[in-house]
Amino acid sequence: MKLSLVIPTYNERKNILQLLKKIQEEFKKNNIQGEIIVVDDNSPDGTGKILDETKIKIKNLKIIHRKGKFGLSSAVLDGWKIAEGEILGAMDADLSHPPEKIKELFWEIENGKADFAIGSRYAPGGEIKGWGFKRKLMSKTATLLARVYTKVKDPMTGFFMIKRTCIKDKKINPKGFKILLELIIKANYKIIKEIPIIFNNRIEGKSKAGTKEIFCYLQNLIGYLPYKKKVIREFFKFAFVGGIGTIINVLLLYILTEKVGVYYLLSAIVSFLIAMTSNFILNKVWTFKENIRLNAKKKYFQFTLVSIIVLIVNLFFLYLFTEIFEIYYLISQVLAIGIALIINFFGNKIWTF
Ligand SMILES: Nc1nc2c(ncn2[C@@H]2O[C@H](COP(=O)(O)OP(=O)(O)OP(=O)(O)O)[C@@H](O)[C@H]2O)c(=O)[nH]1
Ligand SMILES: [Mg+2]
Repeated sequence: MKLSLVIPTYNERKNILQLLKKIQEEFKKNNIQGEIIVVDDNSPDGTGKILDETKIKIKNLKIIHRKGKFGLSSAVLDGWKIAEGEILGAMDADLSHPPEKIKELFWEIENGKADFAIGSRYAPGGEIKGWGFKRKLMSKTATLLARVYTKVKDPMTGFFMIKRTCIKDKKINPKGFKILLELIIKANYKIIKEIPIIFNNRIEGKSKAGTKEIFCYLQNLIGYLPYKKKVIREFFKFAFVGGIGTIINVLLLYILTEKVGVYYLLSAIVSFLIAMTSNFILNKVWTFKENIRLNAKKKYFQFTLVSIIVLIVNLFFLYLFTEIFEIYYLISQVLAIGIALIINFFGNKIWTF
């Protein structure tokens, strides 16, 4: 057995049979030795019963019936526990993911071109069809936040395959909705590839992604920090660079004003710009280890924009703490700098670098 494809189901009565049929066809057409493992969480709509009835007709189909709704990630992991394939995969049941792409993901790994393959909606050529503005915005925001950890364009998709050996002895958290990001962070792989897919919004059935999933996602994001020591290192380097920048800023302000005789507000602007430029260079080369020339102009512009926003945020919190909470203004400024630093770091990490 080469491929074990897990399909988690919760109330997918109207979708699952059609999907199973399509996957079977794909396996046959492309000579893929694969098995399908459906993990159903006692769906009230009777998905489990339908599966039991079709089981005899479809070979290479395994069904796991769980007693309650235990979540998407744990369903995938439970499916993989009984998987026999060397390549483990997952796919949604709602016909959102194109079965025609199974072969592409599979061959990437089977031919040794990658050990992790992702059906990506955000890679060039990929697309999402049928989502409204709110849904798109939510997905984009979640994806943007994940950029703290990965450059993968679509770390939230439910369609992917990975070599079994990559997750050997890895502790994967079964809580939550987004198992792919967890694997990207924790699994042991060399090459990860994104294959563009066109995602079609479900026609039948209801979405299970809700507010609970958003909270769980945010909680998971924070929980990943210890796994990515690099991010913590970058944060301290960024803060250090910020410290150097402040020294440069104050020193220049003094020199330009006192020694050169420039009007102090003008020297403040000049020294701010010079300090910011030196921060940009140091962060690009030292903190985020990038080639200085790589997209330099665009990134400099982004860095500047973040700096200006952060300056406004800083002033806002300074005002808030001092005027509303009646904290001594110097202490307020220390607090405001702390907040500004965090926003500055994540803003640049996510957007600029
Ligand atoms: N076994 C199991 N499957 C689940 C659970 N939650 C969701 N699923 C399945 O996981 C897949 C993805 O869930 P969806 O509700 O489609 O989530 P989504 O793709 O983010 O949202 P929509 O496409 O808008 O519905 C589907 O096949 C669901 O049936 C669960 O708790 N247990
Ligand atoms: Mg879906």
